[in-house]
Amino acid sequence: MASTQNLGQRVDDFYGLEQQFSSDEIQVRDAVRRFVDAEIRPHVGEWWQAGVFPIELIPKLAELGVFGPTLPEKYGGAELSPVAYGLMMQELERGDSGLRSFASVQSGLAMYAIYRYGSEEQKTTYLPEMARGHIIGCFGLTEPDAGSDPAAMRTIAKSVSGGVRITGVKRWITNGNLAKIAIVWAKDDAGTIRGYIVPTNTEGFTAKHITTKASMRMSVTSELYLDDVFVPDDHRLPLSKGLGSPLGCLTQARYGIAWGTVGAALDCLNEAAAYAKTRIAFGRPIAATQLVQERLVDMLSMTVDMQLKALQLGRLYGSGTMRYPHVSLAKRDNARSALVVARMAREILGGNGISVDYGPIRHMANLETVDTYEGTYEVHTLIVGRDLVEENAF
Ligand code: TGC
Ligand code: FAD
Repeated sequence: MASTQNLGQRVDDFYGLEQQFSSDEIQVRDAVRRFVDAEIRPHVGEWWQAGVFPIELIPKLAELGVFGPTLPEKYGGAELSPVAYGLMMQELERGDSGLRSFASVQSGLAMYAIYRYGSEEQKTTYLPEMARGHIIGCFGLTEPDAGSDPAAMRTIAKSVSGGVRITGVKRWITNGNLAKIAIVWAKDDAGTIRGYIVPTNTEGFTAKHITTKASMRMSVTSELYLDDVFVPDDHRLPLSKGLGSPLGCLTQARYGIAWGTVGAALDCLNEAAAYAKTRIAFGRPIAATQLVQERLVDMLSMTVDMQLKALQLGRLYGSGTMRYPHVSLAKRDNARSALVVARMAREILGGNGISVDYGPIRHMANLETVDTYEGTYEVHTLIVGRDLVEENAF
Protein backbone atom coordinates (compact mmCIF):
# COMPACT_ATOMS: atom_id res chain seq x y z
CA MET A 1 0.00 0.00 0.00
CA ALA A 2 1.54 3.33 -1.09
CA SER A 3 1.93 5.97 1.62
CA THR A 4 0.51 9.44 1.00
CA GLN A 5 2.99 10.95 3.46
CA ASN A 6 6.15 12.75 2.41
CA LEU A 7 9.55 11.43 3.50
CA GLY A 8 9.78 13.69 6.57
CA GLN A 9 6.36 12.61 7.84
CA ARG A 10 7.17 8.93 7.30
CA VAL A 11 10.42 9.32 9.24
CA ASP A 12 8.93 11.39 12.07
CA ASP A 13 5.82 9.35 12.61
CA PHE A 14 6.28 5.87 11.24
CA TYR A 15 4.08 4.36 13.96
CA GLY A 16 1.27 6.91 13.85
CA LEU A 17 2.02 8.34 17.29
CA GLU A 18 0.55 11.69 16.25
CA GLN A 19 -2.85 10.32 17.30
CA GLN A 20 -1.54 9.90 20.83
CA PHE A 21 -1.00 13.62 21.38
CA SER A 22 -3.64 16.19 22.32
CA SER A 23 -4.15 19.21 20.08
CA ASP A 24 -2.48 21.41 22.73
CA GLU A 25 0.56 19.13 22.75
CA ILE A 26 0.79 19.24 18.96
CA GLN A 27 0.43 23.02 18.97
CA VAL A 28 3.27 23.44 21.47
CA ARG A 29 5.49 21.02 19.55
CA ASP A 30 4.88 22.71 16.22
CA ALA A 31 5.53 26.20 17.61
CA VAL A 32 8.95 25.09 18.89
CA ARG A 33 9.66 23.29 15.63
CA ARG A 34 8.91 26.44 13.60
CA PHE A 35 11.17 28.47 15.88
CA VAL A 36 14.02 25.98 15.49
CA ASP A 37 13.60 25.84 11.71
CA ALA A 38 13.57 29.63 11.36
CA GLU A 39 16.00 30.80 14.02
CA ILE A 40 18.38 27.93 14.78
CA ARG A 41 18.76 25.67 11.76
CA PRO A 42 20.24 28.31 9.39
CA HIS A 43 23.05 29.25 11.81
CA VAL A 44 23.58 26.23 14.03
CA GLY A 45 26.69 24.85 12.29
CA GLU A 46 28.37 28.25 12.45
CA TRP A 47 27.52 28.79 16.14
CA TRP A 48 28.64 25.27 17.00
CA GLN A 49 31.97 25.71 15.23
CA ALA A 50 32.53 29.09 16.84
CA GLY A 51 31.58 27.69 20.26
CA VAL A 52 28.95 30.32 21.02
CA PHE A 53 25.45 30.15 22.44
CA PRO A 54 23.12 32.71 20.78
CA ILE A 55 22.16 34.69 23.90
CA GLU A 56 20.19 37.13 21.73
CA LEU A 57 17.57 34.38 21.34
CA ILE A 58 16.87 34.09 25.08
CA PRO A 59 13.89 36.51 24.96
CA LYS A 60 12.38 34.56 22.04
CA LEU A 61 12.86 31.27 23.88
CA ALA A 62 11.11 32.81 26.89
CA GLU A 63 8.27 33.98 24.65
CA LEU A 64 7.94 30.42 23.31
CA GLY A 65 7.44 29.36 26.91
CA VAL A 66 10.27 26.84 27.19
CA PHE A 67 11.41 27.96 30.66
CA GLY A 68 9.43 26.21 33.40
CA PRO A 69 6.43 25.37 31.18
CA THR A 70 4.99 22.75 33.55
CA LEU A 71 5.01 25.06 36.60
CA PRO A 72 1.87 26.76 37.96
CA GLU A 73 0.88 29.99 36.22
CA LYS A 74 1.45 32.03 39.38
CA TYR A 75 5.16 31.20 39.06
CA GLY A 76 5.31 32.05 35.36
CA GLY A 77 4.60 28.54 34.04
CA ALA A 78 1.88 27.36 31.67
CA GLU A 79 0.91 24.17 33.55
CA LEU A 80 1.69 22.10 30.45
CA SER A 81 1.48 18.30 30.53
CA PRO A 82 4.70 16.27 30.86
CA VAL A 83 4.20 15.09 27.27
CA ALA A 84 3.97 18.68 25.98
CA TYR A 85 7.16 19.48 27.88
CA GLY A 86 8.82 16.40 26.39
CA LEU A 87 7.81 17.41 22.87
CA MET A 88 9.30 20.86 23.45
CA MET A 89 12.59 19.23 24.44
CA GLN A 90 12.39 16.96 21.37
CA GLU A 91 12.09 19.93 19.04
CA LEU A 92 14.83 21.95 20.74
CA GLU A 93 17.23 19.02 20.50
CA ARG A 94 16.28 18.45 16.86
CA GLY A 95 18.03 21.82 16.51
CA ASP A 96 20.97 21.10 18.81
CA SER A 97 21.54 19.29 22.12
CA GLY A 98 23.12 22.50 23.45
CA LEU A 99 19.88 24.38 22.89
CA ARG A 100 17.91 21.72 24.77
CA SER A 101 20.55 21.74 27.52
CA PHE A 102 20.14 25.47 27.97
CA ALA A 103 16.39 25.03 28.49
CA SER A 104 16.75 21.82 30.55
CA VAL A 105 19.10 23.42 33.03
CA GLN A 106 16.98 26.53 33.36
CA SER A 107 13.71 24.57 33.79
CA GLY A 108 14.45 21.09 35.09
CA LEU A 109 17.40 21.93 37.32
CA ALA A 110 17.53 25.59 38.44
CA MET A 111 13.80 26.48 38.40
CA TYR A 112 12.71 23.07 39.64
CA ALA A 113 15.16 23.25 42.58
CA ILE A 114 13.57 26.52 43.70
CA TYR A 115 10.04 25.28 43.02
CA ARG A 116 10.51 21.99 44.89
CA TYR A 117 12.80 23.04 47.75
CA GLY A 118 12.43 26.82 47.96
CA SER A 119 10.37 29.08 50.27
CA GLU A 120 7.29 30.84 48.93
CA GLU A 121 9.25 34.08 48.89
CA GLN A 122 12.07 32.50 46.88
CA LYS A 123 9.54 31.10 44.41
CA THR A 124 7.79 34.41 43.81
CA THR A 125 11.09 36.31 43.66
CA TYR A 126 12.86 34.07 41.17
CA LEU A 127 10.53 31.83 39.18
CA PRO A 128 8.53 34.40 37.16
CA GLU A 129 11.75 36.26 36.29
CA MET A 130 13.39 33.00 35.25
CA ALA A 131 10.36 32.08 33.10
CA ARG A 132 10.79 35.44 31.34
CA GLY A 133 14.47 34.68 30.77
CA HIS A 134 15.51 37.75 32.77
CA ILE A 135 17.35 35.55 35.25
CA ILE A 136 19.34 32.59 33.96
CA GLY A 137 20.25 29.88 36.43
CA CYS A 138 22.83 27.13 36.58
CA PHE A 139 23.08 24.02 38.75
CA GLY A 140 26.32 23.17 40.49
CA LEU A 141 26.49 19.59 41.69
CA THR A 142 29.47 17.98 39.93
CA GLU A 143 33.00 18.65 41.19
CA PRO A 144 36.43 17.84 39.76
CA ASP A 145 36.59 14.77 42.04
CA ALA A 146 32.88 13.96 42.42
CA GLY A 147 30.80 13.29 39.30
CA SER A 148 29.05 9.91 39.29
CA ASP A 149 29.33 9.86 43.07
CA PRO A 150 28.06 13.30 44.13
CA ALA A 151 27.91 12.18 47.78
CA ALA A 152 31.73 12.55 47.69
CA MET A 153 31.49 16.32 47.13
CA ARG A 154 33.95 18.53 49.01
CA THR A 155 32.18 21.87 48.81
CA ILE A 156 31.28 23.02 52.29
CA ALA A 157 28.82 25.56 53.68
CA LYS A 158 30.16 26.66 57.05
CA SER A 159 27.68 28.31 59.43
CA VAL A 160 28.43 31.94 60.30
CA SER A 161 26.28 34.70 61.76
CA GLY A 162 23.29 35.29 59.42
CA GLY A 163 24.13 32.57 56.90
CA VAL A 164 26.89 30.33 55.61
CA ARG A 165 30.23 30.74 53.87
CA ILE A 166 30.64 28.37 50.93
CA THR A 167 34.01 27.14 49.69
CA GLY A 168 34.57 24.66 46.87
CA VAL A 169 34.87 24.06 43.13
CA LYS A 170 32.11 22.90 40.77
CA ARG A 171 33.03 21.58 37.35
CA TRP A 172 31.27 21.09 34.01
CA ILE A 173 28.47 23.51 34.87
CA THR A 174 26.12 24.28 31.96
CA ASN A 175 25.24 28.00 31.65
CA GLY A 176 27.78 28.83 34.38
CA ASN A 177 29.06 31.98 32.65
CA LEU A 178 25.57 33.09 31.58
CA ALA A 179 23.90 32.65 34.95
CA LYS A 180 22.76 35.36 37.35
CA ILE A 181 22.14 32.74 40.02
CA ALA A 182 23.77 29.40 40.71
CA ILE A 183 22.04 26.63 42.62
CA VAL A 184 25.01 25.34 44.60
CA TRP A 185 24.94 22.03 46.48
CA ALA A 186 27.22 21.90 49.51
CA LYS A 187 27.66 20.04 52.78
CA ASP A 188 26.63 21.87 55.96
CA ASP A 189 28.38 21.62 59.35
CA ALA A 190 26.68 18.25 59.95
CA GLY A 191 27.78 16.92 56.52
CA THR A 192 24.22 17.09 55.11
CA ILE A 193 23.93 18.18 51.47
CA ARG A 194 21.81 21.31 51.05
CA GLY A 195 21.03 23.68 48.20
CA TYR A 196 21.78 27.41 48.15
CA ILE A 197 20.79 30.18 45.73
CA VAL A 198 24.03 32.03 45.06
CA PRO A 199 23.90 35.25 43.00
CA THR A 200 26.87 34.97 40.69
CA ASN A 201 27.98 38.55 41.41
CA THR A 202 28.62 37.69 45.07
CA GLU A 203 32.14 38.42 46.24
CA GLY A 204 34.32 35.29 46.07
CA PHE A 205 32.31 33.68 43.24
CA THR A 206 34.08 33.19 39.89
CA ALA A 207 32.95 31.34 36.73
CA LYS A 208 35.53 30.20 34.21
CA HIS A 209 34.42 29.22 30.71
CA ILE A 210 35.66 25.77 29.56
CA THR A 211 36.77 26.34 25.97
CA THR A 212 38.32 22.99 25.04
CA LYS A 213 35.12 20.99 24.36
CA ALA A 214 34.83 18.92 21.17
CA SER A 215 31.17 18.26 22.07
CA MET A 216 28.26 20.54 23.04
CA ARG A 217 30.08 23.43 21.47
CA MET A 218 26.94 25.55 21.27
CA SER A 219 26.50 25.31 25.04
CA VAL A 220 28.34 27.35 27.65
CA THR A 221 30.06 25.08 30.19
CA SER A 222 31.99 26.44 33.15
CA GLU A 223 33.97 25.83 36.27
CA LEU A 224 32.64 27.61 39.34
CA TYR A 225 35.02 28.69 42.08
CA LEU A 226 33.53 29.59 45.43
CA ASP A 227 36.02 31.15 47.78
CA ASP A 228 34.44 31.82 51.18
CA VAL A 229 31.26 33.10 49.50
CA PHE A 230 28.77 34.53 52.01
CA VAL A 231 25.21 33.28 51.46
CA PRO A 232 22.53 34.70 53.76
CA ASP A 233 19.99 32.43 55.50
CA ASP A 234 17.17 33.49 53.20
CA HIS A 235 19.12 32.10 50.22
CA ARG A 236 19.23 28.57 51.56
CA LEU A 237 16.64 26.26 49.95
CA PRO A 238 14.80 25.42 53.18
CA LEU A 239 13.27 22.12 52.06
CA SER A 240 16.49 20.68 50.65
CA LYS A 241 18.02 17.97 52.80
CA GLY A 242 20.40 15.24 51.72
CA LEU A 243 21.49 13.85 48.36
CA GLY A 244 17.89 13.03 47.44
CA SER A 245 17.25 16.78 46.89
CA PRO A 246 19.64 17.35 43.95
CA LEU A 247 18.80 13.87 42.66
CA GLY A 248 15.12 14.86 42.61
CA CYS A 249 16.03 17.72 40.25
CA LEU A 250 18.06 15.35 38.06
CA THR A 251 14.95 13.22 37.58
CA GLN A 252 13.28 16.22 35.90
CA ALA A 253 16.20 16.95 33.60
CA ARG A 254 16.72 13.28 32.74
CA TYR A 255 13.06 13.10 31.75
CA GLY A 256 13.70 15.96 29.30
CA ILE A 257 16.74 14.15 27.90
CA ALA A 258 14.68 11.00 27.25
CA TRP A 259 12.53 13.12 24.91
CA GLY A 260 15.21 15.48 23.62
CA THR A 261 17.34 12.69 22.24
CA VAL A 262 14.39 11.60 20.07
CA GLY A 263 14.69 14.96 18.31
CA ALA A 264 18.41 14.52 17.64
CA ALA A 265 17.79 11.02 16.24
CA LEU A 266 14.92 12.26 14.03
CA ASP A 267 17.08 15.04 12.63
CA CYS A 268 19.86 12.57 11.76
CA LEU A 269 17.49 10.03 10.23
CA ASN A 270 15.71 12.68 8.16
CA GLU A 271 18.98 14.02 6.82
CA ALA A 272 20.39 10.56 6.06
CA ALA A 273 17.24 9.36 4.28
CA ALA A 274 16.96 12.51 2.14
CA TYR A 275 20.69 12.36 1.31
CA ALA A 276 20.50 8.68 0.36
CA LYS A 277 17.70 9.39 -2.11
CA THR A 278 19.72 12.02 -3.99
CA ARG A 279 23.32 10.77 -3.68
CA ILE A 280 24.23 8.78 -6.77
CA ALA A 281 26.86 6.02 -6.70
CA PHE A 282 27.30 3.26 -9.28
CA GLY A 283 24.61 4.93 -11.38
CA ARG A 284 21.74 4.87 -8.84
CA PRO A 285 20.74 6.55 -5.60
CA ILE A 286 22.49 4.94 -2.64
CA ALA A 287 18.98 4.59 -1.12
CA ALA A 288 18.36 1.94 -3.77
CA THR A 289 21.07 -0.32 -2.32
CA GLN A 290 20.18 -3.02 0.18
CA LEU A 291 22.94 -2.19 2.65
CA VAL A 292 21.96 1.49 2.90
CA GLN A 293 18.30 0.56 3.29
CA GLU A 294 19.20 -1.85 6.06
CA ARG A 295 21.07 0.89 7.88
CA LEU A 296 18.17 3.32 7.47
CA VAL A 297 15.72 0.74 8.77
CA ASP A 298 17.96 -0.02 11.76
CA MET A 299 18.01 3.72 12.50
CA LEU A 300 14.23 3.95 12.14
CA SER A 301 13.70 0.95 14.39
CA MET A 302 15.84 2.45 17.15
CA THR A 303 14.11 5.81 16.78
CA VAL A 304 10.62 4.31 17.02
CA ASP A 305 11.71 2.44 20.19
CA MET A 306 12.93 5.75 21.59
CA GLN A 307 9.64 7.48 20.75
CA LEU A 308 7.60 4.73 22.41
CA LYS A 309 9.74 4.79 25.54
CA ALA A 310 9.54 8.56 25.84
CA LEU A 311 5.79 8.56 25.32
CA GLN A 312 5.13 5.85 27.91
CA LEU A 313 7.43 7.66 30.35
CA GLY A 314 5.36 10.80 29.78
CA ARG A 315 2.17 8.85 30.46
CA LEU A 316 3.64 7.47 33.71
CA TYR A 317 4.67 10.99 34.71
CA GLY A 318 1.21 12.37 33.91
CA SER A 319 -0.50 9.66 35.95
CA GLY A 320 1.79 10.17 38.95
CA THR A 321 3.27 6.66 38.73
CA MET A 322 6.70 7.49 37.31
CA ARG A 323 9.59 6.32 39.50
CA TYR A 324 13.17 7.44 39.03
CA PRO A 325 14.38 4.02 37.73
CA HIS A 326 11.80 4.43 34.90
CA VAL A 327 13.52 7.70 34.02
CA SER A 328 16.96 6.12 34.26
CA LEU A 329 16.07 3.38 31.78
CA ALA A 330 14.74 5.89 29.25
CA LYS A 331 17.65 8.32 29.69
CA ARG A 332 20.18 5.48 29.38
CA ASP A 333 18.65 3.84 26.33
CA ASN A 334 17.56 6.92 24.41
CA ALA A 335 20.86 8.76 24.80
CA ARG A 336 22.80 5.68 23.66
CA SER A 337 20.42 4.91 20.77
CA ALA A 338 20.52 8.50 19.52
CA LEU A 339 24.31 8.30 19.52
CA VAL A 340 24.22 5.10 17.43
CA VAL A 341 21.68 6.63 15.03
CA ALA A 342 23.85 9.75 14.62
CA ARG A 343 26.93 7.63 13.85
CA MET A 344 25.01 5.63 11.23
CA ALA A 345 23.71 8.84 9.64
CA ARG A 346 27.24 10.17 9.49
CA GLU A 347 28.36 7.05 7.68
CA ILE A 348 25.59 7.33 5.09
CA LEU A 349 26.70 10.88 4.31
CA GLY A 350 30.20 9.61 3.45
CA GLY A 351 32.82 12.37 3.34
CA ASN A 352 30.14 15.04 3.68
CA GLY A 353 29.24 13.35 6.95
CA ILE A 354 32.26 14.81 8.67
CA SER A 355 31.27 18.41 7.88
CA VAL A 356 29.13 20.61 10.14
CA ASP A 357 27.40 21.74 6.94
CA TYR A 358 25.31 18.67 7.79
CA GLY A 359 23.79 17.76 11.16
CA PRO A 360 24.94 14.21 12.01
CA ILE A 361 28.56 14.84 13.07
CA ARG A 362 27.46 17.75 15.28
CA HIS A 363 24.68 15.67 16.86
CA MET A 364 27.06 12.75 17.24
CA ALA A 365 29.66 14.84 19.06
CA ASN A 366 26.96 16.42 21.25
CA LEU A 367 25.44 13.07 22.11
CA GLU A 368 28.74 11.88 23.58
CA THR A 369 28.04 14.44 26.30
CA VAL A 370 24.36 13.54 26.57
CA ASP A 371 25.36 9.89 27.06
CA THR A 372 27.61 11.01 29.95
CA TYR A 373 25.92 13.88 31.76
CA GLU A 374 22.93 13.57 34.04
CA GLY A 375 24.33 10.16 34.97
CA THR A 376 26.47 8.03 32.66
CA TYR A 377 25.20 4.95 30.83
CA GLU A 378 26.85 2.79 33.51
CA VAL A 379 25.31 4.75 36.40
CA HIS A 380 21.82 4.35 34.94
CA THR A 381 22.46 0.66 34.30
CA LEU A 382 23.26 0.26 37.99
CA ILE A 383 20.26 2.34 39.11
CA VAL A 384 17.93 0.12 37.06
CA GLY A 385 19.79 -3.06 38.07
CA ARG A 386 19.45 -2.15 41.74
CA ASP A 387 15.73 -1.55 41.27
CA LEU A 388 15.30 -4.85 39.44
CA VAL A 389 17.15 -7.27 41.72
CA GLU A 390 17.33 -5.15 44.89
CA GLU A 391 21.11 -5.44 45.14
CA ASN A 392 23.37 -2.38 45.19
CA ALA A 393 26.25 -2.85 42.72
CA PHE A 394 27.71 0.71 42.79
P1 TGC B 1 21.26 6.70 46.88
O1 TGC B 1 21.26 5.95 48.17
O2 TGC B 1 20.94 6.03 45.63
O3 TGC B 1 20.26 7.95 47.00
C1 TGC B 1 20.28 8.88 48.09
C2 TGC B 1 18.84 9.31 48.31
O4 TGC B 1 18.32 9.93 47.12
C3 TGC B 1 17.19 9.20 46.61
N1 TGC B 1 17.34 9.16 45.14
C4 TGC B 1 16.60 9.88 44.31
N2 TGC B 1 15.57 10.71 44.51
C5 TGC B 1 15.01 11.28 43.42
N3 TGC B 1 15.45 11.09 42.17
C6 TGC B 1 16.48 10.28 41.92
N4 TGC B 1 16.92 10.11 40.68
C7 TGC B 1 17.11 9.63 43.02
N5 TGC B 1 18.15 8.76 43.14
C8 TGC B 1 18.26 8.48 44.45
C9 TGC B 1 17.29 7.83 47.24
O5 TGC B 1 16.02 7.23 47.35
C10 TGC B 1 17.87 8.16 48.59
O6 TGC B 1 16.85 8.67 49.41
P2 TGC B 1 16.84 8.36 50.99
O7 TGC B 1 15.61 9.06 51.47
O8 TGC B 1 16.78 6.87 51.10
O9 TGC B 1 18.10 8.94 51.52
O10 TGC B 1 22.65 7.44 46.85
P3 TGC B 1 23.97 6.96 46.20
O11 TGC B 1 25.07 7.79 46.79
O12 TGC B 1 24.10 5.47 46.25
O13 TGC B 1 23.69 7.48 44.70
C11 TGC B 1 24.20 6.86 43.67
C12 TGC B 1 23.66 7.41 42.34
C13 TGC B 1 24.55 6.83 41.29
C14 TGC B 1 22.25 6.90 42.12
C15 TGC B 1 23.59 8.92 42.22
O14 TGC B 1 24.49 9.53 42.99
C16 TGC B 1 23.61 9.40 40.80
O15 TGC B 1 22.57 9.51 40.16
N6 TGC B 1 24.83 9.75 40.20
C17 TGC B 1 24.92 10.41 38.92
C18 TGC B 1 25.18 11.87 39.13
C19 TGC B 1 24.58 12.73 38.08
O16 TGC B 1 23.68 12.34 37.35
N7 TGC B 1 25.01 13.96 38.03
C20 TGC B 1 24.42 14.92 37.13
C21 TGC B 1 24.88 16.31 37.43
S1 TGC B 1 23.87 17.57 36.69
C22 TGC B 1 24.14 17.42 35.05
O17 TGC B 1 24.80 16.58 34.56
C23 TGC B 1 23.47 18.48 34.21
S2 TGC B 1 23.80 18.29 32.56
C24 TGC B 1 23.06 19.63 31.82
C25 TGC B 1 21.79 19.27 31.13
O18 TGC B 1 20.95 18.56 31.69
O19 TGC B 1 21.62 19.70 30.01
P1 FAD C 1 33.28 9.83 36.57
O1 FAD C 1 32.31 9.76 37.69
O2 FAD C 1 34.71 10.04 36.90
O3 FAD C 1 33.15 8.50 35.71
C1 FAD C 1 34.17 8.08 34.81
C2 FAD C 1 33.76 6.72 34.22
O4 FAD C 1 33.67 5.75 35.25
C3 FAD C 1 32.38 6.77 33.54
O5 FAD C 1 32.40 5.97 32.39
C4 FAD C 1 31.47 6.15 34.58
O6 FAD C 1 30.31 5.55 34.04
C5 FAD C 1 32.40 5.10 35.20
N1 FAD C 1 31.99 4.71 36.55
C6 FAD C 1 31.95 5.47 37.68
N2 FAD C 1 31.51 4.76 38.72
C7 FAD C 1 31.23 3.52 38.25
C8 FAD C 1 30.73 2.32 38.84
N3 FAD C 1 30.40 2.25 40.14
N4 FAD C 1 30.60 1.23 38.06
C9 FAD C 1 30.90 1.29 36.72
N5 FAD C 1 31.38 2.38 36.11
C10 FAD C 1 31.54 3.48 36.87
N6 FAD C 1 27.15 18.66 36.20
C11 FAD C 1 26.45 19.54 36.96
O7 FAD C 1 26.39 19.43 38.18
N7 FAD C 1 25.77 20.56 36.37
C12 FAD C 1 25.79 20.78 35.02
O8 FAD C 1 25.16 21.72 34.53
C13 FAD C 1 26.54 19.87 34.21
N8 FAD C 1 26.64 20.08 32.87
C14 FAD C 1 27.51 19.31 32.13
C15 FAD C 1 27.79 19.66 30.80
C16 FAD C 1 28.73 18.95 30.07
C17 FAD C 1 29.06 19.38 28.67
C18 FAD C 1 29.37 17.82 30.65
C19 FAD C 1 30.37 17.01 29.88
C20 FAD C 1 29.09 17.47 31.96
C21 FAD C 1 28.18 18.20 32.73
N9 FAD C 1 27.96 17.93 34.09
C22 FAD C 1 27.22 18.80 34.86
C23 FAD C 1 28.72 16.87 34.74
C24 FAD C 1 28.21 15.45 34.46
O9 FAD C 1 27.01 15.19 35.12
C25 FAD C 1 29.31 14.47 34.87
O10 FAD C 1 30.37 14.61 33.93
C26 FAD C 1 28.81 13.04 34.91
O11 FAD C 1 27.89 12.86 35.96
C27 FAD C 1 29.95 12.01 35.08
O12 FAD C 1 30.83 12.38 36.09
P2 FAD C 1 32.43 12.43 35.82
O13 FAD C 1 32.64 13.23 34.61
O14 FAD C 1 33.08 12.87 37.08
O15 FAD C 1 32.81 10.93 35.51
